[in-house]
Amino acid sequence: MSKKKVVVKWSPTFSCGIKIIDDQHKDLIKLINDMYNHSSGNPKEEREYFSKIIHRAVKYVKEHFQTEEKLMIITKFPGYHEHKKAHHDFTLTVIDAVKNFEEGKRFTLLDFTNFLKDWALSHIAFMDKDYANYFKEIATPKEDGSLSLERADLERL
Ligand code: FEA
Repeated sequence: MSKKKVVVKWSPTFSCGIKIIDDQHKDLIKLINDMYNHSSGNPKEEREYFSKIIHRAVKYVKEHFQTEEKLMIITKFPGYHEHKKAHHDFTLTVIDAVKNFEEGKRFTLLDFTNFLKDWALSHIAFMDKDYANYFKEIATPKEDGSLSLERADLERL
């Protein structure tokens, strides 16, 4: 059996320190690697694979954005609107790509995977990190080093 290739590897530098967000980011990276491993260059195979996973992937990304945005709202993150716009623009690009795919227009799994990879590397590493740094400032550190959002943290905002 051929060895699985890894196009993006989770690294602690991606960590936001918020478990639910980190777990979702890890799942996204897993999905990108899975897509990469299915980019065979064979249009029929790629289409079959993509049509099986894409709706689950879109649903997953929507849920992830909702999780982040909810946290940003309750913690009154000053960069919320800019961050939400980045999510919105990304979602529009994905919807467009899926629409083209469903209309039978030219589709290359490798191009789509590279687009996701570039997005994940830049967005998680920079925009999500901005929020993570803000979160670290307002949340309460626990004994085990993790962060917890207490009522008092929110009342201070
Ligand atoms: Fe602000 Fe998180 O969103 N990572 N992604 N995609």
